[in-house]
Amino acid sequence: TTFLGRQLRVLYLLKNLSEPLQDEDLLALRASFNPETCKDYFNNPETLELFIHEMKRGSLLGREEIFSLFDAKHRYQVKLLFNALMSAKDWSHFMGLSTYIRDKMNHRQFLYAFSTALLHREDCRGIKLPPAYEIIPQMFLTTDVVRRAYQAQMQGKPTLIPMSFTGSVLNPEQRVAYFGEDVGLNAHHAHWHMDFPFWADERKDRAGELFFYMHHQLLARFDAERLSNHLPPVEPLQWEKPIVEGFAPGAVYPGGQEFPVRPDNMFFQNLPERTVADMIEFENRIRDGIDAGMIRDKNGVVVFLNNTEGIDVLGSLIESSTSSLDPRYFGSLHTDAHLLLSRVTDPKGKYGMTPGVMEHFETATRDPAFFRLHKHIDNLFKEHKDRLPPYTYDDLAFPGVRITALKVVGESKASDPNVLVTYFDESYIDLGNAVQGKPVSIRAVVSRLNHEPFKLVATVYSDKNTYAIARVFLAPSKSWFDEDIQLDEARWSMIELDRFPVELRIGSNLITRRSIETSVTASEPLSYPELMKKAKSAFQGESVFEVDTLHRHCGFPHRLLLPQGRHQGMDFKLYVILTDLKTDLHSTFEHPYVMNEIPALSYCGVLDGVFPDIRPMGFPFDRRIIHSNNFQQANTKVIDVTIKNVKYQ
Ligand code: CUO
Repeated sequence: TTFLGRQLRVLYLLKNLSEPLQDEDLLALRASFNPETCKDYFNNPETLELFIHEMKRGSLLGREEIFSLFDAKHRYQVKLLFNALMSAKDWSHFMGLSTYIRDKMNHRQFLYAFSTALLHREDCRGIKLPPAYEIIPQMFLTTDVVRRAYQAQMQGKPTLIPMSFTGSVLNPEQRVAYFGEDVGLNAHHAHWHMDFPFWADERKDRAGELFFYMHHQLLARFDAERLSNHLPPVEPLQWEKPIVEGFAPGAVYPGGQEFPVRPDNMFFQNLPERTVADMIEFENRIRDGIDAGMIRDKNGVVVFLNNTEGIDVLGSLIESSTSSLDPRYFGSLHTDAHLLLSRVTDPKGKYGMTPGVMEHFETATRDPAFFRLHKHIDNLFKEHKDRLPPYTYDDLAFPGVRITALKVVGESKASDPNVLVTYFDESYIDLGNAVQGKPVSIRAVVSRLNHEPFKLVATVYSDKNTYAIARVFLAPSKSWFDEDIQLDEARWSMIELDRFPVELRIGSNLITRRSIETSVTASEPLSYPELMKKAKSAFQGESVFEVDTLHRHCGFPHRLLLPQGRHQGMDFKLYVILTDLKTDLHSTFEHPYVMNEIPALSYCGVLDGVFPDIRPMGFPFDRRIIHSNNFQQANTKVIDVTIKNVKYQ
């Protein structure tokens, strides 16, 4: 099949997952697929056999049951199917197995294994998945919207359903619900965890460090949104203290079961498989390791932490403890913490309650406790980073390179320099897959944060022809108490806005970089119907479908690039640091522009090979800053910018 044929088949495969497969080509492919006779077409026939065995003895998760990646048995099945799908030697056996199994297993479990394999298979590069929130919309919407979508379907009327955020004005947390409940943010988070599965046998380059960094950035951003809304920074959870904020997700699973509500001030509870005391013990062992600057892996081999690779080890250890470390000794702190939170209202399963939002990557950030939990974990990483020596003057220098002027300007004509504008506007979500039956256009409309495009303009003097990496960060200038934030404190709140290579010629250089080009975000995806229409018309030769083999599904939503700011303007500091590309670019790359070619590099890393930037993630703000004048070098510049929120546009 041609690329377009593949693209279309994937779209048809994922259509109405809760209903039987309908596309004729896929049905034909299914009819020709026999798992007993096609083993030679799989590099790893054992996983295929094991999976088919599970299926035949009826131990696969039921279609109506709730799939959770945090459940060891569900995960085991996912892993078998993922490994089998990955080992298919060609496209037709990959799709053959997918069609064969699609209607025989839990559809969310199928979707997870299939999408994760698709993101990792060479022959699927460039294939676009529809937005996660349109494949199974229920996992991203509120009950109210789902109910109205059913009504609209019964009446057979095209409908537009307004969706609001959960909670009421009585809950201060509701002021930032637009961020945690943003469908794009949830889709990003889900894709990130599909690109870096914690359960996979192979870890990608710097996966542990990226686990730290992506979540660290989510926290910095969440705190900036909170400050924009006059809320103090999020407080870390503690194992023995109450979980102050409750959460009522107001959401239902695709099977109609409600997500549980957590009242305010609940304490963590022991689960049959993991107690609170275990968590404290595991965490203490990790803290001891951080303190000592070393841990022992499961073979007793010492792994030193106080070096640039330490954060990667620690990230993997805390995320889920990969098998080469010692999961029996260190536990799986982060994955178990998700479970403890998710099951806090029915820890023993006495009432048969469903798992909470914390148990699914596509729903977790809706819960304010998500950010509190991750703040707790982020503080462990900070303890480690604070033990590393601060960067010296020479570490930060780039002799002969001087930023002589810097500003940001909005792209609209009337923009004032160094004033950036955010606003809320409407975004549409197609609900076709939330309902069954005859197709009618049913969409939800939700108000989402957005910003005016802007560009960064810098004048840089260089005494040689060379290349630099520009690192751009943004942090609030004033604390919640309206006091100036010192650099050593602000560093941990830095939001990475962009990271890109620049060519410098002897003399003065004008550098312009547009916000849309940023290495942090992914652009808005096409909706499912639009994508389908495009792929179809291109397939029939009526139009062109841009095949972008570098396309990534992972990427912070572009709309949320800037924090909201305030109506009257909120002060931020914007930093640009130019470092030497010659020393910073990984030696496997010769091409200076490689960083420009990997979309959403900053938080999503690379799918294969090595991460091009050898500096630690978050450099140079990842370590303590004792002498802030080390940062006042010619290759560094900081300016004051104001972010104004104009509410609606
Ligand atoms: Cu992304 Cu806890 O790791 O949700």
